[in-house]
Amino acid sequence: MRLFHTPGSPFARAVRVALRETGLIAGVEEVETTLRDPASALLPHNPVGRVPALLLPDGTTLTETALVLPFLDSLGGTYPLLPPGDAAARAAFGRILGMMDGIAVWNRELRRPPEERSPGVIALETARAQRVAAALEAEAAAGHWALAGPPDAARIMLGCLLGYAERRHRAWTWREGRPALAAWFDAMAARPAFEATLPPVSGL
Ligand SMILES: N[C@@H](CCC(=O)N[C@@H](CS)C(=O)NCC(=O)O)C(=O)O
Repeated sequence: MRLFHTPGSPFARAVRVALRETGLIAGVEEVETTLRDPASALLPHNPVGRVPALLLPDGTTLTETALVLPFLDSLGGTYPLLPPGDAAARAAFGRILGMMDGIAVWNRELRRPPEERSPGVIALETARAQRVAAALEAEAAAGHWALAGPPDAARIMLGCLLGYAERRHRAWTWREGRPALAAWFDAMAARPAFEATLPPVSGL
């Protein structure tokens, strides 16, 4: 199998972390690719042109983090990322994916020339991120995100989201007023799978 990724993508990082945590990385070649590039090696496999994209031995290319992570559970890793029938685990994962989508939209606005940015979109996505982060802080303070074993899909995605905020979306001072979430993230970021996939710092 081959996983197309970019080092800065929080979605692709979630798959890369999951492969390491579950021990499946031994059977996967990670291929760094370019995005928004007509010559990208990714495009023949995935015309959508987004990462993560997991190329299977039969030529099938799986995309979308919400589909790729559950698929990994069929490959015989050391533990399930999304235990069968666990609605709470799926609800938590979906919420973090939704939050990540919003932050990606916010980040895209900030990468436009200032005169092309939409203050309305930025305000909407800032409010969304703050709202979910407030809920996460309360939950982290109550111990709901504590690790009882290796991290499931939601915890991996949240670690990647906060890692993205930390290094590629620093316009958001997410740690302010959120000591429980910050402590949770610091512990998660120290795991070898996270250390091995640290995204580069961007200018934002
Ligand atoms: N919904 C997708 C989002 C993936 C995504 O947006 N990936 C970004 C990198 S973070 C990408 O490949 N962007 C390239 C583009 O927009 O052309 C998922 O969950 O996997």
